[in-house]
Amino acid sequence: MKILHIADSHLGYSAYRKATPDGINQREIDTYYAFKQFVDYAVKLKPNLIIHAGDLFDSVRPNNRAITFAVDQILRISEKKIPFVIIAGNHEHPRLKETGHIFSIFNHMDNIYPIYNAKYETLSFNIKNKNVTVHAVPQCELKKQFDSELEKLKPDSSADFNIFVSHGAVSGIQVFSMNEFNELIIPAKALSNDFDYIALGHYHKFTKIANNAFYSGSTERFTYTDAPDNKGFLEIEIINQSVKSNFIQLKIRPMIDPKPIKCSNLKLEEIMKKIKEAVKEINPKEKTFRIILDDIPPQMYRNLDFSDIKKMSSEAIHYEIKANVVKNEESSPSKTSKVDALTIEFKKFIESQDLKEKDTLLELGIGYIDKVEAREEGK
Ligand SMILES: [Mn+2]
Repeated sequence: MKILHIADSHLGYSAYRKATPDGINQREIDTYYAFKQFVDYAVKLKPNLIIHAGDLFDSVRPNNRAITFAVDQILRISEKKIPFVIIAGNHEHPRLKETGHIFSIFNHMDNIYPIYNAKYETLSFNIKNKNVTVHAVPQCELKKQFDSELEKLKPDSSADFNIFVSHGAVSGIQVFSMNEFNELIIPAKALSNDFDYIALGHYHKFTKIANNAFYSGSTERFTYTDAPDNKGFLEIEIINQSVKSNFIQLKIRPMIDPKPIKCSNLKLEEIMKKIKEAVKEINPKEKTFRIILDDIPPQMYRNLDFSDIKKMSSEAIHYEIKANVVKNEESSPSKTSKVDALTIEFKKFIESQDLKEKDTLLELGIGYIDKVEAREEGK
């Protein structure tokens, strides 16, 4: 039996200022391009089953372009009569039920099985005269709700194949966390050997958790943590209870994050020279990149020739110069991860408050911080 396992496509994501000639955010288009490559592969291969393990969309209310794109692509799978199970992740799942769920657009599409009701559901398929049961636990509004749904998880002894799919941070020796306020924890004990395959979503780096359990990773690079990683999806073959996995790499835009430049004991000219060498090495055209300057005195940072760097990087999609300024010197605010820190501070503050609508406030507030961040990074 052949399965394609994909997750975290984040359709509708956008970042930075760079736009296409039609005025559409370039990074948004990039996420579509990655997902289309997957669908091209799927309709050609015609696997027995496709599983999307959550975060198809980047947000609860994706824009019309993202919705239209997703429908068009998923219809291509539907027309090929390939069963496609797709579960809700934390990014597209609304905090409030009355918001309504974007996945309802897939309700009446043949062969498409959206799972988004915040509860454990099973689906049974007859594939090549074998009974295949898919056990799906999607995103829930509350952590305890998710935990109690996971408790109910039970492989179907009458099925020939049992497949488990969920979206969250597996927690055991290591925690596969994305540090998102609404992420859910999947205890390692839920990953039973009684499942023939476990398709996980949420953690963006392709990872083998066990012989039968994988994170396929995201289909695009969204943060500099992703820079060194290949992105793609998994082609899984289950033969006689053993899992054969093949990672299929997608062709996506390079994101370059070279080793930081150590600036201690360097003169301004020497730092500039190192930056220029780094930019040249990166070859900025059509890429996103950042350069980190470690231990740079604040006054030296301010005197860097930014216009020169800008000129050299004019064909980049986006770039940033991050300075880790020397501490105990003249007090100048560090440029490092200011916005990340703000998100964490905001989260801590809201959580410490006695408020009824914490989740809504968090969602709104973090949304605004993200917007400002995107604007600042576009400078
Ligand atoms: Mn997620």
